[in-house]
Amino acid sequence: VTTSRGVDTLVEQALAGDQRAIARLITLVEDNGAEARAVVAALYPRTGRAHIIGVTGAPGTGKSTLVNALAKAYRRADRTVSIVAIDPTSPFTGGAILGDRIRMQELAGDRGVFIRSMASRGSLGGLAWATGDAVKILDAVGYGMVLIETVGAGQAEVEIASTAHTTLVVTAPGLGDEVQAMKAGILEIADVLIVNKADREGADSTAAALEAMLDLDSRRGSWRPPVLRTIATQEVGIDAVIEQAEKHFRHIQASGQLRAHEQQRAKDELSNVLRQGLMRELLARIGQDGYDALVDQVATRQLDPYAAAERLLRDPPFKTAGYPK
Ligand SMILES: Nc1nc2c(ncn2[C@@H]2O[C@H](COP(=O)(O)OP(=O)(O)OP(=O)(O)O)[C@@H](O)[C@H]2O)c(=O)[nH]1
Ligand SMILES: [Mg+2]
Repeated sequence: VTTSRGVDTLVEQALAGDQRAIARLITLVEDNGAEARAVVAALYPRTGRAHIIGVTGAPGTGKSTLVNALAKAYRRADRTVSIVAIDPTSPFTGGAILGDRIRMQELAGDRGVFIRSMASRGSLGGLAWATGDAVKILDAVGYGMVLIETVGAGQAEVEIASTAHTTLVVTAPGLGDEVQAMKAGILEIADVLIVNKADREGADSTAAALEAMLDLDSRRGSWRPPVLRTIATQEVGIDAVIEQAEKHFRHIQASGQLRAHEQQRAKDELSNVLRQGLMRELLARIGQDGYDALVDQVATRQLDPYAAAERLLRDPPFKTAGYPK
């Protein structure tokens, strides 16, 4: 039904709170077609108001349950909240689909809540890109809180998390190996550490292990991530999470880190867009076949990658081969 509507109309409806229009706009940025640019162009000036919170951690630690509990608490405080769940169809996240269904029921019909799942159809890099744009849409249409749930600590997940102002890293008792793995990876991106499933044995020792790691971490700046215990299923400890997330947001505002973060994001996004645009332009000129032929020459050692790139940049084949400009 919405496909025939123009982007401008959709944007107008989304700004008026029409959730179907918001969903449609996110689909447009996911598809990354010509309309995606128009969507971002229309909404970008309105971004920069939401508090964006990333929620990440190992599979099954209770991220979805926690996000659900957070959303309910934010609603009780009369704040609007949107949730983006990343890649719930991955083999590890069978539980997420159930979790999504449960919170759909609990939060359904509330116009102050918007829930969206995004799955990586292509590359995770593409997903990170689309997620960034989806978050822009949710920010622009006025959701005060944007929660992004991701699994794990791969490069793409870290990239997605870098969209967030505040990153909550969720762990659970009995995940000794996970805690070890975190040392190398996501501990670095954590602004708040959460030991969920605190109703289970071992929550205290997990929390103590995390505190010990923080003690050893010399790279830490002015913010030491608090270690909090929650029982997401019983909505226990949720207020403290909200309090610390807000405290962190105020901290990065006051310290200038928020400004630096926005500057870095702007730089990354602009260079990404430029890289894509230049590549597209080049391919349009030399054609996919021409490009593939050059790749062949590199693969067969007739050219090294630098020489091949140089040839494309300085002596584009379209000139010599007489391609139209
Ligand atoms: N005992 C206990 N179980 C919990 C708690 N929080 C979540 N769970 C359960 O843990 C399981 C996984 O919860 P999810 O919220 O789906 O976990 P998740 O981290 O989102 O999982 P993935 O998205 O698949 O990585 C579910 O059965 C939850 O009911 C808790 O505080 N205590
Ligand atoms: Mg989940």
